[in-house]
Amino acid sequence: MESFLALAVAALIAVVIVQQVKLRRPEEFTRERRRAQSTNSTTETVVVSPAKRALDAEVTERHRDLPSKFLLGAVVVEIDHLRLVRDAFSDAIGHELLGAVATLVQSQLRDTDHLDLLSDREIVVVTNELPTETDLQRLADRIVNALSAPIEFGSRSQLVTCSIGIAHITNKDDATELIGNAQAAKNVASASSGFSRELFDQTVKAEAMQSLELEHQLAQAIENDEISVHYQPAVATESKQVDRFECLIRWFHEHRGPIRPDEFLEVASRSDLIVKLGRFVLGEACYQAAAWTYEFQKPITVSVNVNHNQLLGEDFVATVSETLNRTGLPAPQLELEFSEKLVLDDIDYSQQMFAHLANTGVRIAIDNFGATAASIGVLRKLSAINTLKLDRRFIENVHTSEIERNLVASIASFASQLGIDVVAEGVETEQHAEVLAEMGIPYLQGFLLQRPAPAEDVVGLLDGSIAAS
Ligand code: G
Ligand code: MN
Repeated sequence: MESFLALAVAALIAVVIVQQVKLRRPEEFTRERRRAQSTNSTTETVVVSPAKRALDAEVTERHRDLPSKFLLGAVVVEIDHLRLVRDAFSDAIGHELLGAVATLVQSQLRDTDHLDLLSDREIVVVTNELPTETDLQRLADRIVNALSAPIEFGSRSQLVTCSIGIAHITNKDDATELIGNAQAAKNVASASSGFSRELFDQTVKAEAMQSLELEHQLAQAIENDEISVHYQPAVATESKQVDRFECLIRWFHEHRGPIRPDEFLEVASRSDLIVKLGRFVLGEACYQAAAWTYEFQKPITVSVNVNHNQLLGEDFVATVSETLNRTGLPAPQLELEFSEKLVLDDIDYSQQMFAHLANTGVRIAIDNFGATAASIGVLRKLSAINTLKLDRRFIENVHTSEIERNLVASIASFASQLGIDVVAEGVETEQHAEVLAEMGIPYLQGFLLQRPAPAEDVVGLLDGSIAAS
């Protein structure tokens, strides 16, 4: 009874505080996102909701009343992977978690501070009671501390990490920049994992400008056919035959030449561009594999890398099914690669996603396997995996280091017992290839065999074998 009372009181407090911070329903954000997308914009910021206007008014008022030499500060707290929680459980549970985090953040504030929601995964604090930058940093410290223990909400308990952006202005600065600056700093922080924080400064400003420019150019690049797909074979070690390719996105910029995929994918991930790019690669890959299968009368498999932001931005499983239908590629000839890091970040979510995908009949690969120490544990939990792609850092020293060799050999034997294919990535030298062949690794992929290249440059491999080419 006592604990029931305690719970009831806690719930009541939560409700009161949540109401106090005007927690909006998740549908509202979804609607805003959709509206933003339907205006063909590449960012989500074109829609100014009533709540955003209220926040702007709050900032303007505080800025107007700000004594000189004092700072008006903003701290943006983004809960990492909150959309994964929403997708894996429900919007309502995601929203409850956001409410619980808001409550904990609120507990670190003074009465005069203002807390609001910025989006369906971001909380913002506006404060003018903290006169120095150090005070703002201390506030960020307290927020991190408050959020470091598992967050209790309803009957659940969830560990979270957050990315925090801090910005401040004086009464001489432009008030309209405060929140945007804190968000830009948060974007820089969210590039590192775990709790991370960043203060808005000139470097962050320059970075934000650059990535905005790149985002703009990327949107045009899709229209201008500057984006293409390159193919790199995973070669059967014994027979040297080729019947599977990894598909890799490439951007050849009109003036800058090739742009590194990790650079532009990071930028694309901030908007629905990532979904557009993902669909483009998936579509190209499936068309190509279907065409080659028909031309060479043998099943050709393509593997496509999946970025975690792609999963968040759309109904990914539906896109996969739709693409297979449209292109006529049999599902088992499409393999989707998920990086080990993505899987480890949220294993329960990955389990569910893989189960849905496995139902469509596609294959699932773990990319960059071995990049972290926790790899083997992952395999125990995930039954839907068809392929492991050994990270190139693993392969690098395989010919000189006995430890690496033993590790690779034991992973390979473990995988083969589970009926999982193994592809060694980053095979760059004859020595690598020899050692891996001796160990019985079934597939080799890397610069030694074939660099990623346009379809017309690799099609010749399908006629014979790598050895003959
Ligand atoms: O993370 P993932 O394995 O999907 O990365 C693929 C990237 O690795 C591509 O950009 C591709 O160009 C690159 N790549 C392919 N083969 C090799 C190789 O043998 N060595 C190195 N260093 N990179 C490679
Ligand atoms: Mn890959």
